[in-house]
Amino acid sequence: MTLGTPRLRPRLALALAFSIAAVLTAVAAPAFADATAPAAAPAPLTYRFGDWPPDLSKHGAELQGLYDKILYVTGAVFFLTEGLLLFFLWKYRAQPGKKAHYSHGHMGLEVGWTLLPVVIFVVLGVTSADMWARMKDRNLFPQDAFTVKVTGRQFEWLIRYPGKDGLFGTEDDYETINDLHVPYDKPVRVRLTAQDVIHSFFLPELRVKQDAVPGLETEIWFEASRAAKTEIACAELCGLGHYRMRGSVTIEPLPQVLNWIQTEKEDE
Ligand SMILES: [Cu+2]
Repeated sequence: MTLGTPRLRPRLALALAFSIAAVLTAVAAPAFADATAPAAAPAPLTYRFGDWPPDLSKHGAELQGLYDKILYVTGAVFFLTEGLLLFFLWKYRAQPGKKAHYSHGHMGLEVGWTLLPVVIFVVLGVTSADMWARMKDRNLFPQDAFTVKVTGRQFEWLIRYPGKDGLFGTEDDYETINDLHVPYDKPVRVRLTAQDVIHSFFLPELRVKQDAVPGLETEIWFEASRAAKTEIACAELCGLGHYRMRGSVTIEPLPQVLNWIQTEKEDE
């Protein structure tokens, strides 16, 4: 028995196509843009709508590789299922003298299209596990990082620097709103939390996006590759003022960052 019956198969293919279209829109669509566009000159960054933001991070290229792999897989599945959908629409169209019949499905096909995604997911998972561990596992974080505390709240980012002693909760801590200064060529560690609802700390040019959850401290790290001025965006719909929840990010040499913190602290 060949693929499909008049009633069953197009509906299944349609459902599948919708799911895949949704995944594509959410995950992979931006990857259609040119990822190798030359990086913009420092401060302020500009890029055209539809382009990837310039990559200012040292881990971005590796992450992009995974994105591309996922895009190729979902893209291939998308065109395959959409193609089949159109083919079945045509092949099983109503025709005089053609009688519909009911099918209980096809065991081999069911097993096949269940196992194939399993294999794809396992391969993607196993081959990217090392990268995720380096990015997300606190035990593997660089030890000599420049550390800041970031707290999201409706609708701003509270940023706390440890000051000269490198410790939080001491006299020389300096706290600002929406003004993040970080060094480049040095790992930056962010201790992230939220005060009220879930926010998402998003630094597109640094290829960082992490939920900020009330009552939980999540840590992330990144390393910037050059000086620039960019933005923090909140990537989680967190209330009416979500759209204006953004902060500025200044990436500059470490001495300049430390100097800025000290000057701001003295001006307090
Ligand atoms: Cu928010």
